[in-house]
Amino acid sequence: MLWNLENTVQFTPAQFDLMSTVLTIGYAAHFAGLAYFILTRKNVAPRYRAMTTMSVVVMLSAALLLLRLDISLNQAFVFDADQGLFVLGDATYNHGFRYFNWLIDVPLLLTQSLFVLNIAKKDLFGYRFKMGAAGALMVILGYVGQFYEVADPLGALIWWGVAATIPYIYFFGIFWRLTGESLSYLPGQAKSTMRNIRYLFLFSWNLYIVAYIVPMLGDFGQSAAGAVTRTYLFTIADVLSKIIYGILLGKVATARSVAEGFEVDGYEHLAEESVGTA
Ligand code: RET
Repeated sequence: MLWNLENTVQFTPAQFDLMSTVLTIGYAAHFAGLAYFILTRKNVAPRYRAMTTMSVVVMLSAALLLLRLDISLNQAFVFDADQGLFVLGDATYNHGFRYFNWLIDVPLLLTQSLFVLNIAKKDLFGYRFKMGAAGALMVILGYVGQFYEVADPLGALIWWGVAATIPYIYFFGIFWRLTGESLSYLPGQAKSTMRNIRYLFLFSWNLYIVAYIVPMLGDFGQSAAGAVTRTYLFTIADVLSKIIYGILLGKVATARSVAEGFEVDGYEHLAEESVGTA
């Protein structure tokens, strides 16, 4: 895996600590999210539970693959006392685990939003297929592109980046239109939560592109500091686009459940609120 940026640099002990720490925070947060989504499943009516199930699957896959990424880092690098640096040993770091995780999670994250929206039954399969397929295509193109992040960061990476952006714009457009339409029919608090979900989606999904661009940033992009920066950006994007997003979708589902007469302990106030606004 010599094509991955991390394998071409040497980390100071502080930089290596920063890498390992943020990867650990990443998988620990997703294990915590896993517990959260299992435990709060009862707070949504049965018709919304497929959505929570998808969050559970997203958490498990992310937690395990991010754990694997951290193991990969610690297997690949050894401390060289002479230089005082962490250098590549007998193994290499495999950044591909991140893309394998996206391949599972991107289609799930996109289609899970459909469950809290009003979509005609006849249209549901079509939207799931279009969003899932476009999401997978984007990840596959991005994965191929990352093979060039050291060899040809500006040329090939931009080429693959532009290719991956086409399915991205396509599914983003569908997501934006459907969630935008929902602002006219969602009850009370669910409406403002959905508004936040849209901004969160816009910010966190574009953060992945910013992280992808880091290796193109000349000497900094190709340095150990560049590798650390990229890992932080990816981790922030992961926590926002999977955990926080899932929590907010759950809030919409709970608000809808209560507005539809499903009893959830501690959420009775939402029922009163929705009477005036639904
Ligand atoms: C790439 C390549 C450059 C062009 C584009 C990209 C977009 C990536 C995105 C990733 C989202 C990942 C998520 C993962 C969850 O597990 C591939 C960086 C458009 C949007 C949400």
